[in-house]
Amino acid sequence: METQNWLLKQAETQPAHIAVDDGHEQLTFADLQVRVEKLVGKLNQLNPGDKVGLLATNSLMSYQLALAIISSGRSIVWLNWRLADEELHRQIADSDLLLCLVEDSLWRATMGRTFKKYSTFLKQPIVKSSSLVATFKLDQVASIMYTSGTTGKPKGVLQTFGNHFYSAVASALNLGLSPHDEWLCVAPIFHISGFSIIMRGLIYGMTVRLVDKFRVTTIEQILVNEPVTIMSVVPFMLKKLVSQQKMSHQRYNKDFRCMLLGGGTINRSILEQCLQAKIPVVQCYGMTETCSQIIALRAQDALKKIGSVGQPLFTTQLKLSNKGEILLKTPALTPGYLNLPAKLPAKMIDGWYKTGDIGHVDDDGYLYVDGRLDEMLISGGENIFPQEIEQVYQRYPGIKEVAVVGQADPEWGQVPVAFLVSDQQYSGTELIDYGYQHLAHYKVPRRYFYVQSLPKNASGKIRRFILQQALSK
Ligand code: S0N
Ligand code: MG
Ligand code: MG
Repeated sequence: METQNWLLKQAETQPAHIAVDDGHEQLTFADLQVRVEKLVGKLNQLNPGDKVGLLATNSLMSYQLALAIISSGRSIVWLNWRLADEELHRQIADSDLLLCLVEDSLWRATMGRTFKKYSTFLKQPIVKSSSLVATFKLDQVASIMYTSGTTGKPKGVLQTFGNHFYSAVASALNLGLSPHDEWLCVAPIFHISGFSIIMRGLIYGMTVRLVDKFRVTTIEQILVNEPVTIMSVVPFMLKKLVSQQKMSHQRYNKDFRCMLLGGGTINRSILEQCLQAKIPVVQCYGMTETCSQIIALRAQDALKKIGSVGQPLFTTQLKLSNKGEILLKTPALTPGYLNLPAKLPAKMIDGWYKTGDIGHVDDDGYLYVDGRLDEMLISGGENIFPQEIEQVYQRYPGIKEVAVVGQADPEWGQVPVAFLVSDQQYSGTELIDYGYQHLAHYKVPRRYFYVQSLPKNASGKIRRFILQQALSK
């Protein structure tokens, strides 16, 4: 099954509608088609194979390049710019990239030494435009995003055009759609929270307001002064916005109708503060594997079901396993992980996808997420798997054993902390500095506790909840 290329469709049916606005420049769908045709010309000339890496902030050029990659018939491999060099290189090697486009501001001295095909954005004169692919096949991979897991080895989640399409349609059936909608995208476009906004923009013919950095005062000014109607946020962002509003007493523009809140659990008191401040929050639940939200509150239920992530969207089915694990069926579910055919089947049971989250459903069918079955923690919307951090610290001289757990943190939600078995006491910032060389900064443990031994069960598995209990004492 195929659909017309979404950009071409919008350029044909509403050429003068603003597709994207970065606060400096606005591009209509017609402008965008012309720009993207030039970039596709350049890409085709570079002949990069069937996937192209993108290391990019939420800039207008990143947005256009993303569209150029998919409109040239290729898949985007989204790379998180917070990752350390070796983490990036592992993902680049895993996805067999021939070309990785890097935004100037993200260029690193080490690039070029380890991987020959990094290129800055395509600013050189563009000789020849190329026409865009006329259609998108629903089972074709549009994007790939890496997530980690309990093995500590990140794997590429495949997201097809069909996944994006079903996801966008289900969201619209829940939130409704107005021709005046404008969706603020400050969630990173290398995460599905951000990229799904771009895809919804193309499918709905909606303006995307791109913002490249979360500065709370700037975001508040945009919400007050510009015709933004929806914004996607993680708890960290919402907390900052409510505190800011308490100081400024500024009301958002009259058409602002939804803070779509996902990417982690939130304190009920924050939701109550939003209620008082008349900030309309719609909680949702989704993941990279489901191409964003698959469960969400309806705006009209947001008040009476505070704390719930809502009900399954139109195309999603939900049930709980007897352990309370959240199981899903949805056409937005990934067809699998790049080059790992056995991985997705291992996460399925009788056709249901096992999320690894535990939850409960109330009498009215509303889902509440209660925790994780595995050790994953979430810091500021970033998923962190302790195993990945432990593998790095196990290599450090003198460390015999290490266990990482999440500690509650008022700002980030949770932060990683480490328990070490070692004969040595490390001084100053030695361990943090070491972490910074090998891991994205948000993964580096904030605190280090020395212990005689780690608590383990009979089969040698670390009993993390005992460490967690020690933290809360
Ligand atoms: C929260 C953000 C914006 C914080 O970044 P900020 O303020 O820009 O930080 P910096 O100025 O760059 O750095 C300052 C120091 O803070 C450290 N740091 C940065 N981020 C984190 C972090 N997350 N945890 C801990 N520390 C952090 C920096 O390292 C720096 O320190 P030093 O100097 O020591 O390096 C930023 O983290 C952010 O953008 N987070 C959001 C990520 C996100 O979007 N996650 C969602 C992922 N989930 C999904 O995509 C599925 C759910 C979903 O689709 C969804 C989610 C939300 C809403 C809607 C949906 C949907 O379904 O549509
Ligand atoms: Mg505008
Ligand atoms: Mg920064």
